[in-house]
Amino acid sequence: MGSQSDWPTMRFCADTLAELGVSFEARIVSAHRTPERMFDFARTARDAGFKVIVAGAGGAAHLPGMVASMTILPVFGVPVETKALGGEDSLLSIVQMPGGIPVGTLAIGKAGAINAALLAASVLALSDEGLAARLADWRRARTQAVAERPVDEES
Ligand code: RP5
Repeated sequence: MGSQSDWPTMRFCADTLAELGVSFEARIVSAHRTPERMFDFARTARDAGFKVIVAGAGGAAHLPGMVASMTILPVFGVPVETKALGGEDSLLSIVQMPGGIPVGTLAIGKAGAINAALLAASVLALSDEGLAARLADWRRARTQAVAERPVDEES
């Protein structure tokens, strides 16, 4: 993620990966404040054994696209909600990549962070039957948790 301030959003991604038993590292890598850290990370990620990168950033959210420009690993971008523009700025900064440099762009905020984890797990599950089973169980549990009828909220 681009900043400590992204962590309240990106921890939903981390928590979902943990629930699925997917090992991960959560790092702060800013395209603007720590560009050399970003270059080093993106250029070495594949050799270091990473399989998928989830990049969350807000505002002028250049991190996912810049990382994608330096690696052939799948990169999923999570637009973080911003105070000034509600995260539409983040979304538009991430989604409109030029042809040839793909970033799989998720929804703004919490839903995007969770779905980035699920997509990353889906990619990894292509070559990991144990993870595929855990992912199927996770999805089944969410389906079973949906009530048939609504209940009144407690006041
Ligand atoms: C982006 O700028 C980060 O991804 C963050 O969403 C946004 C604001 O960062 P802070 O000023 O809160 O550190 O690079």
